[in-house]
Amino acid sequence: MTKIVFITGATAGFGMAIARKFAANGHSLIITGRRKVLLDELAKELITTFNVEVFPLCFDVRSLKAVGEAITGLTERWKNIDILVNNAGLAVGLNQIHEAVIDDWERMIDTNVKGLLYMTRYVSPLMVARKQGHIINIGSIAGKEVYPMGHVYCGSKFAVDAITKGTRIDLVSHNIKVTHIAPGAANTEFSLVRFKGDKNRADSVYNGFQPLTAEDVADAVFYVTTLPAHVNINDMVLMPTAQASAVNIHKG
Ligand code: NDP
Ligand code: 8X3
Repeated sequence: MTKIVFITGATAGFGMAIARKFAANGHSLIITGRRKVLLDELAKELITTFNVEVFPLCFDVRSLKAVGEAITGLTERWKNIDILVNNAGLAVGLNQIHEAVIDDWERMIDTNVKGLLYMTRYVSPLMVARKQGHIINIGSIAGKEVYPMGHVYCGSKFAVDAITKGTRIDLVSHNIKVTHIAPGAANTEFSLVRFKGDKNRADSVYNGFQPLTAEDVADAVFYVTTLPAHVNINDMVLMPTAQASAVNIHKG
């Protein structure tokens, strides 16, 4: 059965791979991100390659107004969202707390925590009304373990873990599945964003071991949506084989 899948942050990394995975399996997609050119390119690629319906929506998840307009502006058919993947997020900066940049904190908390909440607040009533749906929140190993200089990024991902649990409790009586997926190190645009465009520093994070790919994470997201109606994966920690904990990576 064709599902409507809403993916935030589909212009790069996990979100783009998740969009390709669901499109390859024939599903209809709402894809979002702030970079309109990339969003439109992806929509065109998915429609051409997989002959699926794709609705690109360019907005910033940090804006409650933009989120509200994006969701309430959907046609009645597109409002039948079966799966919401709250993926948009980022780390910015890696400093000790007494030297951190306040604006980096604002960006992480506003995107990773408040943006995810805004999306959930607007989409979950549509699922409640239909008595079905699946919300998948992309957390991180950084939401399970705190590492040096990770204070606010880790805090934002611990919040995602807690919010996911709370969402599941509140929506359990409405037949809505809620899943937390917490990946370890994956080579996407993530470190480039964290290090503010310093490619050498970003690449060095992944030297000497095989990190996860965006496709590995997309496979996990897709898998949790394929289980029988009575089965839900609550929480999945997905790591590179070479990574044993947030800070323990075996580099050969
Ligand atoms: P990327 O930087 O490759 O992709 C991030 C995506 O989020 C982009 O599509 C970006 O789109 C979007 N995004 C960022 N800010 C906003 C915003 N304010 N509004 C709308 N969209 C936004 O990173 P990843 O794919 O690696 O990360 C995806 C998620 O996975 C994040 O939540 C991240 O924290 C998490 N994660 C990443 C890991 C990793 O090692 N890579 C490991 C564990 C978790 P645009 O810039 O066009 O807005
Ligand atoms: C991204 C993984 O631990 O490198 O969430 O910050 S980590």
